[in-house]
Amino acid sequence: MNEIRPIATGMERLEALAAVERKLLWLASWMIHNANHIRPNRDGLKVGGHQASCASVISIMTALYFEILRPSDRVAVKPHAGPVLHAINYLFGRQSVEKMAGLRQFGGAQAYPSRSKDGAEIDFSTGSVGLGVALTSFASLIQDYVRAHGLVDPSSRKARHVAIAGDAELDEGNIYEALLEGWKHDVRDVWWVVDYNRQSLDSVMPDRLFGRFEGLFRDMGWKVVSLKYGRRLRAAFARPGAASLRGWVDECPNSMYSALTFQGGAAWRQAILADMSKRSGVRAIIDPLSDDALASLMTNLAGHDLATLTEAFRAAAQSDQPTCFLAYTIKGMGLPFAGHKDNHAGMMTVEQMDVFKASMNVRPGHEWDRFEGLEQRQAVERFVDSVPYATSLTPQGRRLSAPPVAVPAVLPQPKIAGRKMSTQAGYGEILSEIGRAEGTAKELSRHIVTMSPDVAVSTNLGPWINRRGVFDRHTRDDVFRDGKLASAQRWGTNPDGQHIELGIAEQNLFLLLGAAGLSHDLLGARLLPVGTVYDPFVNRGHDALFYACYQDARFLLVGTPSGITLAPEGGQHQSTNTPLLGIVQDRLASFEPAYCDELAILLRHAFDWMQRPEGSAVWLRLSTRLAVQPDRRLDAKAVISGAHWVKPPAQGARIAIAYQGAVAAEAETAFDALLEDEPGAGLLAITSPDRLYAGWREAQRRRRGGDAQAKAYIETLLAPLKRDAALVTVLDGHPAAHAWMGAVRGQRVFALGPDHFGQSGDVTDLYREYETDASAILDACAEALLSGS
Ligand SMILES: Cc1ncc(C[n+]2csc(CCOP(=O)(O)OP(=O)(O)O)c2C)c(N)n1
Ligand SMILES: [Mg+2]
Repeated sequence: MNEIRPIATGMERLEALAAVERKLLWLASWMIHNANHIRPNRDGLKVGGHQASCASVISIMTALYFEILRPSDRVAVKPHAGPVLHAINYLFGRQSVEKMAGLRQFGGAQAYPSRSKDGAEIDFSTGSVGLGVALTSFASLIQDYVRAHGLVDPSSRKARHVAIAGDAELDEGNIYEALLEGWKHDVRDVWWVVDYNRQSLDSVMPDRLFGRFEGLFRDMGWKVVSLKYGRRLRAAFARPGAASLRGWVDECPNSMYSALTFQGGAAWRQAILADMSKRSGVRAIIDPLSDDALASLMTNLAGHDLATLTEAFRAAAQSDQPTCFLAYTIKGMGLPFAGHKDNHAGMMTVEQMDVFKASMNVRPGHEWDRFEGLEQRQAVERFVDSVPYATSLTPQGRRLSAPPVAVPAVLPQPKIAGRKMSTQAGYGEILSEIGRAEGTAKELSRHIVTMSPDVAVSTNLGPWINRRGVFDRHTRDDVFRDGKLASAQRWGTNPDGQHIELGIAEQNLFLLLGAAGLSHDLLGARLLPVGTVYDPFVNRGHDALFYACYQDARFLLVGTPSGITLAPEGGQHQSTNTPLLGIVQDRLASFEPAYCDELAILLRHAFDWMQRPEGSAVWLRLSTRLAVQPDRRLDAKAVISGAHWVKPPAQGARIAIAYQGAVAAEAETAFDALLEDEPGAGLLAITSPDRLYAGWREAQRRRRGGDAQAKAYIETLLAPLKRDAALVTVLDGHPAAHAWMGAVRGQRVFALGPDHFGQSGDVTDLYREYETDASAILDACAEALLSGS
């Protein structure tokens, strides 16, 4: 349980919070105004920003950051409240005026909170709505994991994971997938505070939706705290004869409530009297009030009432039950467009800002001063300095760190050469060997955590799981095993287990990989997360994968099986676009080995690369296709760099065949035939078009920057070939993954690979149909040689 200390203030706590609230509203609004109206605009494009979304959540964020949160807590802030977060950090002395004045500018504060670009104060990036919210639940699960495994000091305070969410974020399906998974893992200490302004981007939300949310959350084991009315409204409703006023507000449709809020006191009066002019109890409340006072009373929602908010948060902090706060708010509260349905991208005009500035007592030229215009500013400063959250976690900010785990020079592995096996099976066997936790792999095996959305066994994780166990905070027996019912798999769970089993929801896999892949930064515990998924279903979770990479999470993704090689499994099981995703995805190094010796090199590289500051997450695309494993010595550096010559071409050769992954055998057969006519031809094994392409781009950049000697690996590889030589390339994936290679040295590429998918068949039929068999490769070679000089 997390205890909440009272704050020593020197001024009334609520007064101090109210002063901060006012300052945050000013700073967030000004930051956006400055970006749009004050700063020179070179291209005439709208800069944008969300003053209304910020205003809506300011009281909630004030209560949390300035009273409730502790330094070790981790928070995902709804994307369009980024300026509020920047302003909070500014008050804590951890954000600069330059960055805020540069909001949405190159090098300035980011439009949406970003871990990788805004620096060490941001716990979670947000932007694609729903994902940041769900991530908090997975981050909490990872906290449970590292604590259970003794990877952090068990006496350290347990962090609470908090999402400050927009209500429309609850429309995203991934929220409910995450809730289900969180329930299964009995996740604790998670709060989702919903800024319930009943407005999204386009419009006002359907009425009575809140009833649905309450039910959904409760069904998943959450506590739901509905924070509807502020103290003044509650006091008014409690007056004699005023129950009908409460009933009227309760029944007021969302759109009407919003419209009245926008219109102000006179409109409120007219609407109330139209329905209740004869109710003396109601009239006794509203008649004495001026229009402004009536408007203020009617918009006194709990989400803007600091006392109600802090009280509710403090009460909830007594328990570790996951809690959803539905905090009723008004979008644009305190600003001229409060409540207007079109206010999402609305902004104060210059004239409105002048009025607002005057009302905030901000003198021209002092807009960025930290406590400008506040009464008792020294007391407020003292208060801000005394806030528990203001203590930075580390001198550098909120980032923790963990030393890298040593990776043995060669991973333990079974004998592979000469056996007929697939890369997927090889992956399972190598991981299983690591799982023995012997010798140099002992430490490595301790830090690996595997996870899979219901495809652990079918992606060959089984032997590893049998060795290392399935993780759960609660020990659960394996009924089949205990009943001596034959099964190859142990599914009992315990807190020492090192595999986290998820239901079939690929977004959850990527969110969990994202959370685990940030564990060194967030928890100070190094994890080497490995997630397996059927390669085609990477598409299903792609936004969450993108999100994990965007945050620079470090993990290994194993996509297997892949491509049309799945053959009889037609339909959406055949991934053809994933090699292209691997090329374009930032902060993700993608590889596809054809043989297990390459795989062993790449797997080792992945564990090393994901821990390096300059490294990234890694994606291995594997296959279930059987192949006789060669006995050879490989140049590990070449494999990691993206390709190696199986047979180097003769100097000035007219042609080479380049293959990637499962189609190796077809390429080899075709190559043997080609050699009869073209003895100088080369055979290139491509292990990563992604790395080759990245290296080529980098060399071009360096040359343009004046480094004339810069040379890309792919340039060196292709150098022996004739200038207009032909490259016949083939992979079980979209041929565009290789097509660019022709531009490296002006050579002619004939790229093969399926550009359609979804047909059932056997490999022979499908490779013929989609032109990846040996005869298609030879046809392409013939075409290339005939059309060449
Ligand atoms: C996945 C995704 N879809 C669409 C958007 C564009 N978008 C940004 S904010 C928003 C509406 C958000 O409404 P809500 O969450 O209620 O926030 P608030 O009312 O507080 O602004 C939308 C659709 C987005 N950021 N992410
Ligand atoms: Mg909203």
